Amino acid sequence: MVFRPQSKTTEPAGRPRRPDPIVALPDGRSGRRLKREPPLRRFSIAIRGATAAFLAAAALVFMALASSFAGCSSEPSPAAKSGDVLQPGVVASIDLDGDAAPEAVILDKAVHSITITDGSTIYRSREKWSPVAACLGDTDGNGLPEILALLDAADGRHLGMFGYSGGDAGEYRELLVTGVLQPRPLALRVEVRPPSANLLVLTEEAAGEKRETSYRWNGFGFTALSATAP
Ligand SMILES: [Ca+2]
Ligand SMILES: [Ca+2]
Repeated sequence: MVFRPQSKTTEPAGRPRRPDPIVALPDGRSGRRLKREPPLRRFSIAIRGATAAFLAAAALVFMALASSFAGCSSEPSPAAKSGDVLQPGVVASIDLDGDAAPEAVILDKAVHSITITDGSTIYRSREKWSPVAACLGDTDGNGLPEILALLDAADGRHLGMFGYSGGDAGEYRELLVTGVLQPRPLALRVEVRPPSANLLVLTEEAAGEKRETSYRWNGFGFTALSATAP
């Protein structure tokens, strides 16, 4: 009879596990052969990998789309006010017709237009006017802001007013477009002076010199008040 001491390991009794075979590597070293997965399991792993890659790509596309749309629809435009300059391509939100609901105003140099959107009503300035610069203000003192713009055309540079006409035929339209301006205005702004009507200030170029001229509404157009060096 042979005495066998009791095993102190937790290895189950029975046939010992065969070690992974050792294979020779090209450089003479040896290593363990990697265990090959059965074909069906390899296929399942491949499917899961492809699904994960697809979901990751879809998530990236969704995030990109959400980011691109955020600037044009999901984010409300900041409220604009008299005296503000319209930045090309940036929507300004301001109430032009006095119904307490803001309209969307945009100066779009790419398509040469000033566009006012009031719900389903869309006004777009005529193609003959190419807006150079624009700002907001109640220069005619009727309590409603309008859009003042420098407009280039084939014959030269004009000043235009766009806004709500009021009355029974209330609509958005050109309120005024001047003839060709001399001296040529380079820029414009509105100076807010409550409680009186806002002043229109043009930066003009005359005889090679720049100057700023203030204009006040006279009921039909603008009258120059004074000219100063900018
Ligand atoms: Ca409105
Ligand atoms: Ca006005």
